[in-house]
Amino acid sequence: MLPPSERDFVSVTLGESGSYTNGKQWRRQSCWRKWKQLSRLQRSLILFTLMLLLVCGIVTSPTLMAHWRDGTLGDNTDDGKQPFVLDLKNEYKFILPEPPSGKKGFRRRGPPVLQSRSQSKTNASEGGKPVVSWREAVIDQGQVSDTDIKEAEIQEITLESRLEAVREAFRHAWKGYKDFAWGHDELKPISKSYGEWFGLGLTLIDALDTMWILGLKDEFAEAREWVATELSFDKNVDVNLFESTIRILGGLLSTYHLTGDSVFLEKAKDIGSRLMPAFNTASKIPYSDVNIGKGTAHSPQWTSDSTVAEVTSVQLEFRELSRLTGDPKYKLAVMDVMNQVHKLDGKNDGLVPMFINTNSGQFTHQGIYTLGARADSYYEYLLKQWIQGGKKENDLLEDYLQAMEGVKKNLLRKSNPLGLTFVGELSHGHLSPKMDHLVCFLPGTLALGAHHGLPADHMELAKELIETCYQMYVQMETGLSPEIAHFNMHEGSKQDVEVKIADRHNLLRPETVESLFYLYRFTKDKKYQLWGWEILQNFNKYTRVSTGGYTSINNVRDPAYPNPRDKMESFFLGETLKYFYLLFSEDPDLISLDKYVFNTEAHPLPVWPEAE
Ligand code: DMJ
Repeated sequence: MLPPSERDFVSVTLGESGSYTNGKQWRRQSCWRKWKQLSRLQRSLILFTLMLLLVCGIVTSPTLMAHWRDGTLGDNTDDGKQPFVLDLKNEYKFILPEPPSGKKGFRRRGPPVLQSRSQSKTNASEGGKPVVSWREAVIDQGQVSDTDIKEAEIQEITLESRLEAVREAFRHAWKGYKDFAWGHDELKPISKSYGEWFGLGLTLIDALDTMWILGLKDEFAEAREWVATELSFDKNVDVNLFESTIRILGGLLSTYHLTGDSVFLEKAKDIGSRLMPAFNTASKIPYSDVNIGKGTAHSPQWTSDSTVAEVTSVQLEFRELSRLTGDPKYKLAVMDVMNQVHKLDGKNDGLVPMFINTNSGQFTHQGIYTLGARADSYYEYLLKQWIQGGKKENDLLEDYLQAMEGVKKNLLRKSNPLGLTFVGELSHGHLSPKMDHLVCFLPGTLALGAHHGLPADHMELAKELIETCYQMYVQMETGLSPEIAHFNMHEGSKQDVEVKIADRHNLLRPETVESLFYLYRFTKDKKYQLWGWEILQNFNKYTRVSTGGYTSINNVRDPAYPNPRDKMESFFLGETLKYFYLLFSEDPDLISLDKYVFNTEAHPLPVWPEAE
């Protein structure tokens, strides 16, 4: 006896030959009838075989499995590209050094879960459509090739195309500046306006020698015209001694050296002499601020202290101004500062506090030692003055070598899980595992010292530290470093770099690219170029504004909304893009490191000839 359902079916099929005119329906009914005629055992066997075939099919499909492992099923590319997770596995196969023992799993780019997020974003951009819309402005992802660096692609990126990518980035930044901020200090690319700091065309002056080095002749000619006809320092305005020295005086001096054009020297002399009142203090430690129109100077309103890094990082520029003008007053003023700091008590194994008093000439707020903000370029300028002056000024060398020993003894630690060497901060005897992005100047400076004959272990430390700085980018979801990183030191940490909410911004700073440049020049290890290339792509992906310019961002941990700050710092053109270009260049004579020293704003100044 058949069950009711099968009875019904049989009764329907009995009359089918005459009543069904639709062939598909007929075939369906016919199959179903044959299926029903099979025994239970036969049906089970067929079902089992089908299931087996299905499972085998899934297991042997790499694409599907990769998606499942990555948790991104359904998030595939529409252009048939392999999923990101597979690319990532292959892409660094030949690039990376073998991880040292205990450093398994060196990570290239953000955590997997985040990689898949950024991948879906990349996919959207591949259709040529803008992906991130910030207020009216749009982050422009269409003009630059995909961020993903695959081994095969890397090989195809020619030297010239990398250099051209930097030129293109510069032109894009310059377009924004020209359209919305011409002659002003800084571009605000999102609001298509400008910001003033000193009101002296800061970005334009900072960018002059970059344009010259990149070979952007038309842009340079326009800017030169503005300097010659519009730039005036006869203004009732307070400027910061350090910032205007490194950006304006430094920028004008280096452009004079590169071009031989006396317009730049005359302007350099003008601003240099207008800054001199800052040194008229009881202690000869300069004030932080000068009114370049009135010729008066003062400390900030709330203190009579100056910042140690600021008062000790104007020397390269004023020493050069003395050499060019034949007037020793500039050099004497800045060397007074160095001589006093050389003799001061309060250093810790050569490490200096962050503040110095303009009345007493003594360090204040003692007990905190950092290679980051407020102390950083003190160390950089010790070495670079020694190189600039022909390696004769022994006090400078002595202070530098002692300080580097102090760094090794007091500030270096290893992170977990990767064992990255980082430079922490010492606060009243307690080591804080905090490292500013600013500290990433240090690998480059250490490498420069080693190149100039200082101990070889400086180069080894430089290599370790640049890996750390690179990881500060890699371990972020956008592939861009935060302003400040905290390193995990305890066993079992999942990730080396932690970031506090207040430290998640990126200001387009140059220090890591700067150090990559030095490391590449001296080692010729291609990985440094590749790391730089990756960083450039990420700047293009997350900070480029479609209407022109690049913007600082507030959150390097959120690729979906990096949150623009609406500001392009002048050092992005003065330093970051210049160092990218020099990093990708294979020409050791393009600003030879035996003939030039870069000031702390990336403006090259000549090493003095033997006789001087
Ligand atoms: C620049 O003005 C200089 O490099 C300075 O030494 C530190 N801060 C910025 C870049 O980060």
